Amino acid sequence: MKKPVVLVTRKLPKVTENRMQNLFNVRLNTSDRVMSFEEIIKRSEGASVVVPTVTDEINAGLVSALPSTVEIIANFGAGVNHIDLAATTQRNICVTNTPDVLTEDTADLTIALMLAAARRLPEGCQIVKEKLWGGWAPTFLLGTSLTNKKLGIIGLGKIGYAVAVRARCFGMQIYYHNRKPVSEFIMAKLDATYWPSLNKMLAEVDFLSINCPQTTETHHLLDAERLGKLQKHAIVINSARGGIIDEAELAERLEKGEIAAAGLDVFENEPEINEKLFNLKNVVLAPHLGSATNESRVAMGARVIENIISFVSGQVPKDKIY
Ligand code: 8YV
Repeated sequence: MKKPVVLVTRKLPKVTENRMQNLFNVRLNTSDRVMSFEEIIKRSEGASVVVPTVTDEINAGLVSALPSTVEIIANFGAGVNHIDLAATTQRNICVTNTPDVLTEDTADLTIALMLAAARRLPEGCQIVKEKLWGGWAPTFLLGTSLTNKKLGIIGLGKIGYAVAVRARCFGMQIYYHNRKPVSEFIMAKLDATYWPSLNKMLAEVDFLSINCPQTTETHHLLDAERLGKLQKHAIVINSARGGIIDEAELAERLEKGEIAAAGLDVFENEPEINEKLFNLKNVVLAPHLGSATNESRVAMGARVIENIISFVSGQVPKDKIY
């Protein structure tokens, strides 16, 4: 097999890069700087594979400007909202992603945000680190229990399910909204309640976890009107994609105390974050860490390699999206 020319847009785990160097004629990004539109086009000259990440905006303009040699975009990551799939389909470019391998770690991070927001962990840490803690007190920094609370999950897919399994261990009751209900088996396993109406579910939950992909249909799914349906004590967690929530509206409601707290790992215009959120004590902010473990990132790299090998050997890659 002739080694395919592969452009990788960001620095990947060392083991992934080493394997790629053995298997492919690979162009790595040792500086890890985000490449410009022009750089991606220039550096993919003669390449048949491009390996982007969530930080690359693979829009219609870029897809149409890619050299004709490019046959597959093997994304390092599960979400593909940064890739214009209509444009890749039109150009007959195959797109793959890396599902499954980051499910458990992303669910862990979701629960970490839930606990941190509910138990006011960052606020407490800050007080201790600033040497402002005066000792235990009966009414100091009281948070909210997870036990017996209603968790609404938007998107009970792989990650949503893994979040639900963990949440059950915390004694939470599972509500979910999907386009269609999940199987009876999963419903029974989670003792979950399906809400065909998102609006109705929002009015009932104590915690809300966003776990659906960002698509044209889910962009600003939580707009002003829907955020307004949440109860005052509700805690919102987002480890999916920032654009699913109207960030400015969320910030305003958190500031006014119309929503109790939020735990956010993703933002509408990363790495930009709505200024208001920085000053709010009831918000836990994380820098897109969902899959940020050595294990997940190495497994994601392996999945990218597997998809490329299948494609270049004429098979349909396991994770082909389009
Ligand atoms: C990835 C993610 O790290 O896989 C995803 O969709 O959101 C992250 O966990 C990121 O996408 C890397 O491209």
